[in-house]
Amino acid sequence: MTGRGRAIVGDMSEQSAVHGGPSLPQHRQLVTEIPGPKSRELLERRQRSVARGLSHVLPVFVERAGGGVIVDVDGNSLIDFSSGIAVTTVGNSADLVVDRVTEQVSQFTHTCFMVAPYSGYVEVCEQLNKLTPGDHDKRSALFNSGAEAVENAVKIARHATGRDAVVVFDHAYHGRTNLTMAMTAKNMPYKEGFGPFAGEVYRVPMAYPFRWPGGPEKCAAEALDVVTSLIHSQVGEENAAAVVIEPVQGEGGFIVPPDGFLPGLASFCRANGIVFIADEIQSGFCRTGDWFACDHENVVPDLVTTAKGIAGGLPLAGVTGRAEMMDAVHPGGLGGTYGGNPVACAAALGAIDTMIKEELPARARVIESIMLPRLQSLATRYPVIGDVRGRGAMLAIELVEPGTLEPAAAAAAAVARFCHLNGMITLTCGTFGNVLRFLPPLVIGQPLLEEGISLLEEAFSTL
Ligand code: PLZ
Repeated sequence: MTGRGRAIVGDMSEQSAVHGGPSLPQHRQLVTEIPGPKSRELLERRQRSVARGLSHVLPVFVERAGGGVIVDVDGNSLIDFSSGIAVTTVGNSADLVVDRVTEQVSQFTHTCFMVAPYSGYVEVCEQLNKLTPGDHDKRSALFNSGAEAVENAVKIARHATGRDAVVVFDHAYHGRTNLTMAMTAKNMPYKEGFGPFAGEVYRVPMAYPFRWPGGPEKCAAEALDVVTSLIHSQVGEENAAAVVIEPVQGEGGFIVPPDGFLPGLASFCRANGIVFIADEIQSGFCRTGDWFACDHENVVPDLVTTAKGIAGGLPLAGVTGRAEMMDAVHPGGLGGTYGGNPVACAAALGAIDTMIKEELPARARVIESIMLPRLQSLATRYPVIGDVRGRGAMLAIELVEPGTLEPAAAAAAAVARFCHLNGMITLTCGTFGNVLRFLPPLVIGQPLLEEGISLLEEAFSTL
């Protein structure tokens, strides 16, 4: 029996009306203004009960979702170009996720892996060890959120090296906990008023081709030179425990480092005994058209952090790395009450199974082949588009005052707002808030994908 079958209310004909998941009608349909009356009512309750510090991209309250759509409480069906920030890679309520979760939740919901273990945790670690870059001996540990995974990767690197310093990049995003706030670059909204921050975090420039002063061709070599000489002069190689980098930066603006930069950085780390940590929390699990963004140039990190796409929407994160580094930590040195919760592990096994069976890395490349040419052609018509970039289904356009590098954040907000009001969820990002990013679920159908791009084109015509 499937989870979906078990939950049917009324007769079969109502099934698609009451359930989310892939059987939801895949169309954009607005039946009220956005947000509709029921969402507005909930929003009022939300304002009286939920802290102001939590904001929303689009204040429609969700009733169900699946494939490439999100249906709100007013019955509007919106195209999803966000995947809940790169999480529902396999789609919302994907069949194999629902099946595994339903089965697990009826067996047991929690024992704490540190109290009494269970096989799902081990199976997720086996999958992570197999799928992450490199065929060396690996170990994994599971946590609840991306930030927690990054914190633990740093703990492990410090323990394994006996060093303190952590090197991070301009435009980096690693989370909202105290250490990861220190590692995150952007002040507003992430850090403003929340200090003091953890120490021994050093920031170096990112290889950002579009904004590199010497131009994109020189970016890889020059950035590598600046980064390694700053580590030498301001940190000291022998003090550096880890270099932490998102192989494609997410929140900071979907910045893709030029070929050669990541391999060069990895070999510098190797030569100096510095742990090379790839934060694949946003770029991992098929998103960029490979299992992990590091695969693109065959870069093999010492430690990899994962979260988001790993479990089809349930909270789960991992650190995977070289066995000798991971096992440098004494028994009891890592853990947490909920890390690797059995229901989240079941979801991950269903999500990973889906990625394998539906060949989602290839699907991400198909999305790129459909979207990228249309974004590039849009850029030739609208000079406000300064750069089109990304890989797979992690694509973005950066908006600038035409002919300059001056960020055009208001234009990005206006385009996003047009999309929202017309039934499509898109996100912005970037240190300057001027990047529109596109993160559709990899299972989105081609007609809906094309319709989403058409809506985006229409948005530009209204600027
Ligand atoms: N590392 C690369 O992208 C999360 C943040 C949303 P958590 N990015 C979305 C927000 O505004 O809070 C992220 C990431 C990278 C780490 C994280 C942190 O992951 O699961 O949100 O803690």
